[in-house]
Amino acid sequence: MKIIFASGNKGKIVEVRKLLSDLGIEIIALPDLEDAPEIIEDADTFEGNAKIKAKVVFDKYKLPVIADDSGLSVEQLGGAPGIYSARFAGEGCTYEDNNRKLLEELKNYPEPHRAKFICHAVFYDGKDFVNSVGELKGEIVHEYRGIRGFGYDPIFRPEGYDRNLAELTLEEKNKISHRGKAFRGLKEKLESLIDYN
Ligand code: ITT
Repeated sequence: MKIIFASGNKGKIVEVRKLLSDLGIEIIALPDLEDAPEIIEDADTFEGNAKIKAKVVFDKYKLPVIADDSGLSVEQLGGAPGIYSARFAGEGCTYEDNNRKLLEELKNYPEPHRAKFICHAVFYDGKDFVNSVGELKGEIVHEYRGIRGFGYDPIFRPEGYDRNLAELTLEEKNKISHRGKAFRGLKEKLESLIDYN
């Protein structure tokens, strides 16, 4: 059996391949496909955008699809960058641009800068959507630490940790992360639905 993970984000793909490795199914990500469609994420919720990714990819390849829309929500910024996390510093920006902009916006607020990551994962087989959500609470810190992970990981410290997310191994991050929680929840729901033969 094959499933497409409708993401072009290399960091996410590594995490999700590991999270789904025990299913024994072939996972195809968008960079593996030569003619992957362009996806316009214009919904105003994580759920809406995850469903757009899954539907566009299913409609093209007619294979079961998993997608995730995720982001960072910072309390002192009223939940921003939220669904705009990937392009917080503008279209085509780098992770570093986003991190710099976020720290700049937070510099006049007192610490701690409470924040959470959110991941909305969906499975779509052309008929039904299966949904699962995960969150990771923590705070944004001004000291960059670690080289693992991606995105805001170097400046995010999970609650109860004295290391930033980018200092954790893949296994450690998956164990506590928004994506780890969402995908474990999705797997549980799918176990009763998928015929692995
Ligand atoms: P795809 O749509 O192709 O999956 P994307 O990067 O555009 O890739 P999203 O639209 O879901 O994905 O945006 C997620 C952004 O939120 C991501 O680019 C990071 O900036 C941030 N983000 C999400 N999960 C993260 C994580 O685990 N660690 C750090 N940053 C994360």
